[in-house]
Amino acid sequence: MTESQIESGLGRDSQRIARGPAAIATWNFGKTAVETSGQILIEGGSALDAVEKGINVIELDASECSVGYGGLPNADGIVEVDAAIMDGKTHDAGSVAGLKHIKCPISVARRVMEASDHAMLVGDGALAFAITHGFQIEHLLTDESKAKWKAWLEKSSGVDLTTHDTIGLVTLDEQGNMASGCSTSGLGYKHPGRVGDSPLIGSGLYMDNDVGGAAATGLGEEILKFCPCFLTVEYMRNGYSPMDACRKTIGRILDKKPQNRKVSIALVALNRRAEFGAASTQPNFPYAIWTPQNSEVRNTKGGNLDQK
Ligand code: SD4
Repeated sequence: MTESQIESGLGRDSQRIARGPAAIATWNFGKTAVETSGQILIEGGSALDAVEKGINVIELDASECSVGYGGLPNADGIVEVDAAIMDGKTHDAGSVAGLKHIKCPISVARRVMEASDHAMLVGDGALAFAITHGFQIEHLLTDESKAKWKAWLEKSSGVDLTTHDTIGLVTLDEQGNMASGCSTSGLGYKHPGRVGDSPLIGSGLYMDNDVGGAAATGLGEEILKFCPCFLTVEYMRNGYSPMDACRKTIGRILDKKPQNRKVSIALVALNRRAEFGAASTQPNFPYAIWTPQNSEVRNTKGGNLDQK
């Protein structure tokens, strides 16, 4: 038994307690992601495959303007995407940031984790790595996202703080292994080279097989100052349920910077007992859960304060 299993009290009964499979994801589009993951999990697939494939579906959906293909571009009209993945079984992680021309950045992040000596690649180096590993160069801008960008240019109204929705996904498989991942095109019309929380391990996502995992969504500029996914996993390690762990993390963020009440920061979490949690600085944050019995979109209702 590892030290952290002893601390969390999970190790002693870990085989008995593990109650997978299960999946949780951010936002309404998370339902499609968790259902895709669920199909893989129910067939005995790995938590890692479930995360990658669940996220791929959202990345490839041109109608989602905040992730992958069809995501809003930066101020120069170029789509730059960020993604990360973490494997609870090995405690390995891979991420990419400021990646252009690749529709499925989560798959490149997984390749970084599994086929390179590195944990994070950015910009042109990440693109070169992706090409070497067989990923196709593609146009990520759709007619719709291009039209939005042109309208934004005409108004020249600065970064759009409302157009950002990361897909964050956490899974537990039948073997009791867990994985987490996230993928985003970041803030709409961001400064070229801007990177948020999503590709940063501990900020955009975190995973520890002994305990559970978390993923974040919202304003990366604030999220990355709090390492909230690492903190949420540590709260769970210390005995908090995923729900209470998410609420405590959001509470910590708001205690430190009350002005963050005005911005969107939200978390989802799943532990190895297949218990779910979510919390947000704003009311009505939707998230999706999947178990073999059920998949549905839930809502944090009143936001963090009203949940206490
Ligand atoms: C970012 N956190 O790049 C991401 C965007 C996001 O909900 O999650 N939006 O800042």
